[in-house]
Amino acid sequence: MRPANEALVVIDVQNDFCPGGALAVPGGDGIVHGINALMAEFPAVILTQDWHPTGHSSFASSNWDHEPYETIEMPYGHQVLWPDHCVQGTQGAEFHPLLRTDADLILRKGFRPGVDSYSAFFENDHTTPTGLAGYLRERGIDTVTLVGLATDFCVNYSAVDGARLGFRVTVREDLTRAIDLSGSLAAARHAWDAAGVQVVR
Ligand code: VGL
Ligand code: ZN
Repeated sequence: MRPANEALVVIDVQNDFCPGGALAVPGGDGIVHGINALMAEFPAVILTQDWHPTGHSSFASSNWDHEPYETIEMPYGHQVLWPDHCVQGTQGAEFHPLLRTDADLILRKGFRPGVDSYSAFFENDHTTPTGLAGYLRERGIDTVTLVGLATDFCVNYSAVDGARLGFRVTVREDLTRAIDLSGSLAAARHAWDAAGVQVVR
């Protein structure tokens, strides 16, 4: 068992990000068993759940004249437009059926209609906190290991924000899978280097 200052944060291992889902990440379901096994090593396990209202502003279908995977400008910066995914209460928003869900905390994000939330720590405006940093600090946790989906979006933003907030962050890249949209995976790896994120491949 790892020491009490460590947590495992499992990002968005949900049906819509797995093969057959609305925003399927190639091989997304291939990391579930490895993640379950890793959970047993950690004194604290946190799951995040992408949790959008119907008609969320990050959906291409909510933005007239735009197709999925185009980028638009929002008041808070660039935003990729996605197929409708992880809509609250739907099957697609549920965790993968084989994922262990006996976690300490399930943190939902992306529920504000006008702003997306890739990171487990901040919305995409980079200022509205999700509350995760406070939760970890109150439990005396300063070291986090990240796994889950997708490597280059929600795992990436969580890793960089966590490091920026002063947490020691490791990405177990072998237990993530990427969307890889126009160089986003390479960009993520550069961002991790710049932020001092440790990577295990
Ligand atoms: C994610 C795109 C949109 C992710 C969530 O979990 O990486 N990507 N919403
Ligand atoms: Zn989303």
